[in-house]
Amino acid sequence: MSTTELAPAAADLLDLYERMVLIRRTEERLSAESMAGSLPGAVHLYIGEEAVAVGVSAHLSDRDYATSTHRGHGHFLAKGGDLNAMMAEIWGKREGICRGMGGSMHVADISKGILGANGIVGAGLAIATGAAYGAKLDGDGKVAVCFFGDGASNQGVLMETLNVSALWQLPVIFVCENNLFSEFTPSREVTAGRIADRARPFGMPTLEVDGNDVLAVWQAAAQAVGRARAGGGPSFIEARTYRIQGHFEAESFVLAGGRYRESAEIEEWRARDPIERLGSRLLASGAAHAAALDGLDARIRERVDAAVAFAEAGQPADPELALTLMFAEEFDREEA
Ligand SMILES: Cc1ncc(C[n+]2csc(CCOP(=O)(O)OP(=O)(O)O)c2C)c(N)n1
Repeated sequence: MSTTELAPAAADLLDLYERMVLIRRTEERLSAESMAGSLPGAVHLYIGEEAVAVGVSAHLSDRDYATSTHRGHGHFLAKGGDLNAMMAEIWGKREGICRGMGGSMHVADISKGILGANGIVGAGLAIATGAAYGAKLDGDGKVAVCFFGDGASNQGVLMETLNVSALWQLPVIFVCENNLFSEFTPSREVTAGRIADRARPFGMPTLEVDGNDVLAVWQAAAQAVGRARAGGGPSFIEARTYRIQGHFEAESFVLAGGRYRESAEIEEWRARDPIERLGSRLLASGAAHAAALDGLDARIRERVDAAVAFAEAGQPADPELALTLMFAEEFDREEA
């Protein structure tokens, strides 16, 4: 597929920048809070991978669907999820987007098509494909995006969902975030062949992009989402990127001095930072001035501070809901 003819408008570039900075500052704060012991559970951060969620989600509306992973804060925010409600959820509070019952790995907002982060590696593949099947039956032009990792690409469910989505020409976009690691294992030790090649035998249009270049991701997604909306069926995008933080924050306590990657490799990828790359382009082209980008950063830091204050001030989750929210019937009654 050729993607060179597509480019976002100048105002959209600033929006892409702002969304990436929002995710970065949120994740940095969560890292600090996690290390300080303020959070009730583990957090898996998306620092370094922001361009993937943001470049793809720029083509989606609230009506479209997205499924996510255990590393899901970036997908949630990129798809338009509410920052305060996400933070309250991570803090386990009633004001959380799932009333504090899900926590970091289950942030979801059905009203915005955010079908949930998910602690089961690969589970989002089947959920997104099911959502796309529903959209196809309804014929309403909605699409579904599935974000998943290189580790998830080795799960059998990928084969099932590639098959059925190609067979039925479903409006689904598979977005593999190849960040080179599954937990503490380098991808090369567990993944045979090229991940994008898994989709090709199904006749699926496939793109391999620099996942740290938000414009490259944006262009690939423009084609894939456009095709899906027009009834042209599924596409597969492999975005090559890197997880700058550990698999989860505070992993050093588990590793107890053990190492699974070299600092030089992390530094090499820091030099390809997606936010700095877009920032340099904005400055070089005159689309933004340094003072404007600094101002944007300051405003986002204030939003993150306010979201943390909101989360901290919230009420602890209601344990009574643990069972009632388990079953659809009960949930409907609760909502009524
Ligand atoms: C079905 C399943 N198997 C194993 C795990 C344990 N686990 C949690 S995260 C993870 C690695 C996932 O790697 P990847 O899909 O590449 O995502 P990344 O963490 O790199 O974003 C594993 C194996 C799990 N949660 N679910």
